[in-house]
Amino acid sequence: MYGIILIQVLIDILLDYQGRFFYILIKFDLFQVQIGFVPILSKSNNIMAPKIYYMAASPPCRAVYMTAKAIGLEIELETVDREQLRTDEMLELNPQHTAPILVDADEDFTIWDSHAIMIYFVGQYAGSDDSLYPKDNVKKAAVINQRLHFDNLLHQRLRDAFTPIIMGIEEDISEEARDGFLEALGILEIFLKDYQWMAGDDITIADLSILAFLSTVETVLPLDPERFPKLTNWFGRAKELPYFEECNGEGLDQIKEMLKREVPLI
Ligand SMILES: N[C@@H](CCC(=O)N[C@@H](CS)C(=O)NCC(=O)O)C(=O)O
Repeated sequence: MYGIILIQVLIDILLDYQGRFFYILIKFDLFQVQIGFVPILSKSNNIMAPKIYYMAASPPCRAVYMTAKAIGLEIELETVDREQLRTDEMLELNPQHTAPILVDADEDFTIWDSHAIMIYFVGQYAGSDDSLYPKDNVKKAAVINQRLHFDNLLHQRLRDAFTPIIMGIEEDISEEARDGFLEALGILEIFLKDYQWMAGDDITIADLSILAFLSTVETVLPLDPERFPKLTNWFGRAKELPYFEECNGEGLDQIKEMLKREVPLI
């Protein structure tokens, strides 16, 4: 008699787990209790990957892309060009009209500047492994911040050196731009004097920023290993990162196409 009596109770409980919704399905049978988690498809389909407005040739954009890959964060890349960055819609997001720009719709958060975005990605999405930017270690974070600010100077020197050539105004880099550029590379060499990586013995977002920059420079300007031995060694190791090619290959091809030749710096 009892064999044909089946007591089945289904209890559905809505559970908000880290912003993702699940049903807990508890099923009572006569002899067993089953518990399962069932994602609610309509809700999980609404979870939006953070979007990056992106230009492949841009080193800051590639640095952000590498950071996402390094922490296993899925992002959406939306390619934009300089004109699009100046439309009213885009100026609302970033009045400075630069890429990358992050729109994290699920978090209702928008920010621009690669360095700010990388710090946000690690803080918000890296989980317990925040070695790329250890936010609770003030001194380590300060060293990384210093390198990230220095990265802005690197880009300025890169622009000073190459923009006149790209625009066809100059045939070669001016002496002043050349000296400024070499001085900046010399400071990178000093960062590596006592460390394996740019801000210590662990890889951090400072490495990813500088890697995006240096790989751009390298397309037209091979590093002199005698003048910059530690930087050359660092670059060789950094290029081995498993996501390096995926994040940089397309952009570096575009840069090569833009410059079409090597520019002798030294
Ligand atoms: N410090 C900024 C620099 C961004 C930047 O200058 N991006 C360039 C491309 S590499 C850009 O969008 N330029 C367009 C413009 O200035 O109008 C960052 O790290 O995001």
